[in-house]
Amino acid sequence: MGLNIKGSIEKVNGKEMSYSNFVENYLSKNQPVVISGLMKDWRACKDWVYDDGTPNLQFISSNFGNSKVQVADCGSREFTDQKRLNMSVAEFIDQWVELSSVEHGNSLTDECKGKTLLYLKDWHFVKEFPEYTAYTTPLYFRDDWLNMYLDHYHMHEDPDTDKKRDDVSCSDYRFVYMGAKGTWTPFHADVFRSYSWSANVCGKKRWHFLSPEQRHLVFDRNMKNSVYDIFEEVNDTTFPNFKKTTWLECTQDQNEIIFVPSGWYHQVYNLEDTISINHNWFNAYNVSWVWDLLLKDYKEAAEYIDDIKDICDDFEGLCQRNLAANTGMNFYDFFNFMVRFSFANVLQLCHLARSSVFDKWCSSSKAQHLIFNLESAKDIAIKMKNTCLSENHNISVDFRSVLEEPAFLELCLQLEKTYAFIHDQCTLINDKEKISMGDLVDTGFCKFVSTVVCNPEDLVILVDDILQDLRISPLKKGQNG
Ligand SMILES: O=C(O)CCC(=O)C(=O)O
Repeated sequence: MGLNIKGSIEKVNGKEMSYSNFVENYLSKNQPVVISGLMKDWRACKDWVYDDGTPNLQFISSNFGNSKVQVADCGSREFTDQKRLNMSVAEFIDQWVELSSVEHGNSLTDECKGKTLLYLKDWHFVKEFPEYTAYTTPLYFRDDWLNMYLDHYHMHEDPDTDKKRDDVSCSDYRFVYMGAKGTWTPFHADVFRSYSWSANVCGKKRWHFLSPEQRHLVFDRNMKNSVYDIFEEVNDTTFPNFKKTTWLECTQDQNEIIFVPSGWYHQVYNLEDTISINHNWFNAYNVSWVWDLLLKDYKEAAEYIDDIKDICDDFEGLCQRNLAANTGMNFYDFFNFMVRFSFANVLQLCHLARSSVFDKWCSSSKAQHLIFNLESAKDIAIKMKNTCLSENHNISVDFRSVLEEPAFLELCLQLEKTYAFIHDQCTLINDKEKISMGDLVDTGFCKFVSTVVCNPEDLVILVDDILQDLRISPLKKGQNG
């Protein structure tokens, strides 16, 4: 049975769309879109691609070939994903070249026999090669709390393992994907229910999307497992509702970027040899999806070990450990993240209030953005309030101590730079213009700086106090002391 395709994805020219248009029409409505015109100056589009549009594998192998990566074997399923293999980029490219030369009439060497289509996924290219600027993140996708935070902090530290953490693989959500024609990604929704964007440096992809409203239709009767491959015969007994699904379909060409909204399930197929760059990210518009997923996964983790509840000394702790292992973070990681991110927004807002000469400073788009961020943090904290975070777990976050973390200063500076780029359209902030820690602390908001956030309720109070304070008497230059 074929899929019931009800439409395609809108395509727009990025040169004709402002940031606020993108937010209004796609980000806030959680709707997919394909955007062209944003990749013209990317180094990746020159170095990694021949003039005829095919990938310059030779360049990639000679410049980045030693990099160790995970490669998916598109022909083997392992649980809900494809089987992964470890190899170097050079080895991966050698196999790709060999298999494609077979397609072009050469005979298969012994070494290549029995090998299936391999797909290089989740290559943390930016983290590994920070000096080589392969691309710049388009304006629309800059408000990225996830990668901003992970550039300075780890999402989860496991106190139980001495194992040296793999700093590259858990470091960020910025990836390069590379695969021959026919490689594919099974049906899924993205990690943390984040947004993603995916840019085709070369090649073509076919996407099939299912909206989150239809999510229940692709699961089995227990709502545990979803369909793996939407093009294989889907068993009607296991997935009785699959036949009711309706789909959006899209072919993404070279130099087009697709925006994948939160919670949309999708399956992707490379119609040609393809290289793509993609990021996962979240911000004020979809951070509630992240919390909802964490809560759902937590309930599943707890249910899974429910039979040992009575004999377990620290059942709650075990649930949180399992949650972090399965989902990539637990309640405490997420709370820590939300508090630090809120502190950074508070400082930014205070700085803006102080440095603005206009009474109406808080109606500027930048101030509104920061206020919106804090309001969304408050909404999350309200949701978290209803979930008891264990009292045994020390989660107090002291604003003053956070101010002493070098990582926090870096996060604040990156936030400043990001919102300056989005709202003032200024690409470069030189060191003189950068906010210094002195500027940030010296804002007359010391009563907030002495805040200690111990639970979600404290975060709600902090946000309320700040917004009330700023709106009633915004500080102006020189007024604080
Ligand atoms: O390009 C692919 O194969 C998968 C990409 C994807 O799933 C995503 O960007 O969300």
